[in-house]
Amino acid sequence: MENQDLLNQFQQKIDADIKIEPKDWMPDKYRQTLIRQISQHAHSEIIGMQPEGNWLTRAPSLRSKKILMAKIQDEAGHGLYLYCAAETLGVKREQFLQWLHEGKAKYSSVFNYPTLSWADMGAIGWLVDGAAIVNQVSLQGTSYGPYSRAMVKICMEESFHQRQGFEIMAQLAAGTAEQKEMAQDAINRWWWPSIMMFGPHDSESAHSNQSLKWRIKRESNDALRQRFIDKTIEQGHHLGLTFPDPKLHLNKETQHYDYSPINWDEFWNVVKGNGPGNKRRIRHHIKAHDDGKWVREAAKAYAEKINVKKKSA
Ligand code: FAQ
Repeated sequence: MENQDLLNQFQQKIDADIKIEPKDWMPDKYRQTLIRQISQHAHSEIIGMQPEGNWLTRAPSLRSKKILMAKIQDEAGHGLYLYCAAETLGVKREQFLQWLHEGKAKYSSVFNYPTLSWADMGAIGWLVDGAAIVNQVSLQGTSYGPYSRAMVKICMEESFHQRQGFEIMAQLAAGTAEQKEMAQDAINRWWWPSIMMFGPHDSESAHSNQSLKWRIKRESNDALRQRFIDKTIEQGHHLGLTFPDPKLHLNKETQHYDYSPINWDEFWNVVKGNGPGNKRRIRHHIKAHDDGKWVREAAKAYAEKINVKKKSA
């Protein structure tokens, strides 16, 4: 079949909301876009464990420690599903990790900020997971089958994470003046990085037009950002806390919250590797990966031994 016919057929399938599966024909650019987005998404889940891991040994109670540990473990699971989904596109896990270590692959900008207090565990769960959910609920409808199915399971777990974060914020907001101040400080530091997670404005987004046409993305960066802002402001009011944006107000005409211009210089600086934590995050990942080499080798040797036994049985 001619390439143009294949392309037309492919687009017809997308328009009819039929999922594309690993063995189906797909344009090379569709494959490359998915390899980039899904692997970056996986890296975000894995690197995203680091800021929270910082507080595991200092959680204020056994209950909060157990919950935080379970949440971080969930993020590891999400990373693994996503690597598996990305591998169905023909790239091996080792290659994804190499691109991450060499700085060729990105991960979400938000994980390059430091976690300075226990309240940051609340702000990450409430705001960062909250933003991730808005994006991922939309991605459940993505056109690539393995990515879409991974999103369904991940979203169920993320909604617990968001509530875990909100619970920490609610406890601190209802606590002593010092605890309330800690919660406020965490919002002040995490609000803008959470807003930036949605990526550049639609007019500046290099990939959006093609990704929307191929239904890799179902909604634009700005549409998702606005949905997150609208729902989160209401929750913040409920906590009795404020947001670090003097221009934030409900626009009576649009019924959406207007907000101040985003500091894109800060965003691109972080994305290019110069944020407060980029180098530390990658250094730590490389060390953990190297330290785990013997575990991977032992697991592989064990699997090979089992296979030999099965064959000779
Ligand atoms: N950080 O043309 P667009 C989580 C890059 S999961 C860094 O708009 P696209 C769970 C973008 O890659 C959070 N880079 O790109 C958790 C591109 O550069 P490239 C992760 C960013 O792909 C919670 C360039 O800018 N979620 O948090 C960012 O169409 C708590 C131009 O941008 C996902 O990854 C950014 N924020 O749209 C875990 C969701 N934004 O690659 C632990 C899946 C943009 O050409 C604890 N991904 N860039 O060199 C997506 O939905 C999309 O990829 C977007 C970007 C919306 C992120």
